[in-house]
Amino acid sequence: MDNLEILKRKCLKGHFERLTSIPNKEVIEFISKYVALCNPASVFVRTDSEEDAEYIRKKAIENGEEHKLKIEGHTVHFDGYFDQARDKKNTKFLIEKGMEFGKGLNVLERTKGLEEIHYLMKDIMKGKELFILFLCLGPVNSEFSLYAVQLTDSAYVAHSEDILYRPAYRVFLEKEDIEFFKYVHSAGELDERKTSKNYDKRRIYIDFVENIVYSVNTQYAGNTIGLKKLSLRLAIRKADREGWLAEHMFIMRVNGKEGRKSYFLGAFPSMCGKTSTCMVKGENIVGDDIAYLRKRDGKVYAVNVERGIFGIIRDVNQKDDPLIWEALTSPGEVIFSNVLITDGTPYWLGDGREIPEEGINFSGKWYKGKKDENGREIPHSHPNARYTIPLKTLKNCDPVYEDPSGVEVSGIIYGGRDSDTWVPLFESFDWTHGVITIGACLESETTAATLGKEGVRTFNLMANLDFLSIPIGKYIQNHLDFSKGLESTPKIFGVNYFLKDENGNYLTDKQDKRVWLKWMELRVNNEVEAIETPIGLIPYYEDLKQLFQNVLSKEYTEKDYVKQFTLRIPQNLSKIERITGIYKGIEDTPEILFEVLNAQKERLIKTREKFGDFVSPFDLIK
Ligand code: SPV
Ligand code: MN
Repeated sequence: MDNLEILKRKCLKGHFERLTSIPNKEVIEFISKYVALCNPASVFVRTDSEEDAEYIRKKAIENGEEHKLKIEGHTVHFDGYFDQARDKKNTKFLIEKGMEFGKGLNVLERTKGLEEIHYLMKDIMKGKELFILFLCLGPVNSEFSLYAVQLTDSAYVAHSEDILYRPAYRVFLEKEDIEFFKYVHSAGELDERKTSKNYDKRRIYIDFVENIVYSVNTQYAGNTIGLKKLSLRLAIRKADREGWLAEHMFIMRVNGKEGRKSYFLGAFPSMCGKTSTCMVKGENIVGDDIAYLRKRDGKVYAVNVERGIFGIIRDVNQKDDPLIWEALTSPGEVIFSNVLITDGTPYWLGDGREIPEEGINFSGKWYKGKKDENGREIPHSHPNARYTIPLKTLKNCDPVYEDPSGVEVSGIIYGGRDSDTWVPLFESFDWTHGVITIGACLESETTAATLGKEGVRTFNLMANLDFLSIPIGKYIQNHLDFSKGLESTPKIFGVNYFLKDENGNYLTDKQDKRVWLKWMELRVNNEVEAIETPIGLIPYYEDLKQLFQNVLSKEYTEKDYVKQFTLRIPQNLSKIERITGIYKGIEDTPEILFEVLNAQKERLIKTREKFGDFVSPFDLIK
């Protein structure tokens, strides 16, 4: 029997016709090939209808991948105990001779990789229903739109994609020559908890020749949801060819005086305050994870690739995050993952509530004091536990996220988890200085968002290193070149929410980021001056004092300011040393990167000669 015939037999009634109505024959060829290989029991083809969305929601409950919770519309999903984060080790690019990748990327010879993955996929969907989704990255029918077809045997993955991305079946019906990304996912064999059993055979392989990503024996969304981090890797390569940027960035609106709206992008490694920044009170969220940037008429425009949020739930509490708290505690569509469930209510780390004595969590039945096989206590909720919600659930969501032309970008913010080097807030001298000394120098202490040890300082340029699919030097050069032809470049800022004093106490409060955002808003609108330092421009005390008063009704003392904004020269010099060392090992690093870092080093040394190792911002006022 040929592949098409197999597909026809497996499709639910009328669903084969849903596929044959698509004019681009590549679609059905791709689908029938993987249906024949993976051998699902049945095939469901999602159109853009609400009825089909509801079918998927119901299936996730029926097959036990999600469970209903007390509040209407809320469900919980558990990933396997060892499947709680992105698996960097087993995420590989399949490469052929002549493909440029540079060092440091996790690659595998293509024929070998395809052979292995096709072997693992043989009959992997046996007994399950396969869901086929037609989706769009970015708003539909815009210059930013990229289209995608997702195959998955997980109703949870399909449900998550429905929340996170725009349906685009009708676009596939209309466009004959549609170019699209392809994703094939299988959770593989499931255990009695409906979690992937064969996690030792977890593989995520990315093939640029056919723009297909394969993901097997895993359920964690960062490994399985094609349109999230898997597509970011494909998009970075496409953007490189076409002269735009695909970034790991939020988009937000910061509100100024008299209704002034300024849009900012922000790149932070996972778990470093990215989502909480774009959701702060008083401002408006456009997107929290992935942005595409394009130039038009001398300006930079960006869209949110998604229409939902797959956010970290840890530390979300009523006081600090009132908006998301409300979304997570009111009726509406929410998938909680890897939290603790007691009496139909989800609990998580840092939620500000008393921890129940027992419940169900990512380890199965949980009770206080439960230990893993190494004798380590199992927390009641996983540190990387998440929620998945539609963006529009948030009261401060800016409806512009659906605008096909995107938002005009005024500023770009980079931040990492840095206990001892960067000041809490600063601005680069110009685009090149910002790309190099802030974006390309970004480091962060590792977190639970990826498998492996936590708390290790790691280099993570533009917070995008995990997803980079082109050589590092080329990626930096693309950022530098992006300013060409712009009327004025967006301003580039660095922030650090994790700076500590010598006793290990945090020097800033969670809410202070609201003040930093307002200062940046004033800067992009040329309304405040700044102090020039060797690393860039920092705020004047008086401006922050006033902003703290206006935004947080908080007294901001000179003492706090000095502690926070003291320039730590030895740490900044070591950072330059470390980063220069890294780039020396990267063969295609643009020469200008070393020049700019060297100039910064010299400025720091000069300043140290005059003022010593630790320099109060007041000393730097000219
Ligand atoms: C991140 O870790 O950066 C996330 C979640 O946004 S994941 O989908 O795992 O990438
Ligand atoms: Mn992310």
